[in-house]
Amino acid sequence: MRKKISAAVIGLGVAGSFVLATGSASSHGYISTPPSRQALCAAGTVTNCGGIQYEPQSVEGPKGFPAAGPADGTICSGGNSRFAQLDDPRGGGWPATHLTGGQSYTFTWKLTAQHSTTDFSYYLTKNGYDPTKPLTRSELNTTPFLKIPYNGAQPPATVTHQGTIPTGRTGKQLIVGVWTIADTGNAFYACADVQF
Ligand SMILES: [Cu+2]
Repeated sequence: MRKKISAAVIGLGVAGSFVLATGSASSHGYISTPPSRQALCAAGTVTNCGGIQYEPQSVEGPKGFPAAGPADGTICSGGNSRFAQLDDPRGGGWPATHLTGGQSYTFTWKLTAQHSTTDFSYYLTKNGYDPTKPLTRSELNTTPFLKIPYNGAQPPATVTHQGTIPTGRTGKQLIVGVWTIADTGNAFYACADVQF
């Protein structure tokens, strides 16, 4: 009898920690500045976005970008078909933040859970990027222009990173921000449309 009770208690403990882990995994983060596609949807600036408007923090996909991670054409949704609206170029019509090459810029993420972090990395498209087509790796400079290692530390709920915007771009381009989590197999993806 005593044995049975302790097994039940252990069982409860395992179930309890599973519920906790699931709870934290539903809370994550997204780029708010410059406004990412999911931020524009959540703000109502862009409509017909589907479910992402209610949970802009949920663009979670496999980590390892750019060698691994979401497939070409699904990068902005983190490979989540339920957020496919984020991959839709809308004819190049996504609102874009004006940037100048060489300027200093402060990026902001809003985190709803402060996961143990490997790094935050920021990528930019190359000239020749076609804003009317879903993003592929061949259109990106796959070396990040800004990479901030955290070595497993937990970032604050509002996390900012200052960097220098690369030079040599013209017209509409796309920034891809990737928040790589240290203790899971996942990362969070956010695409922000910009105009040079
Ligand atoms: Cu999370």
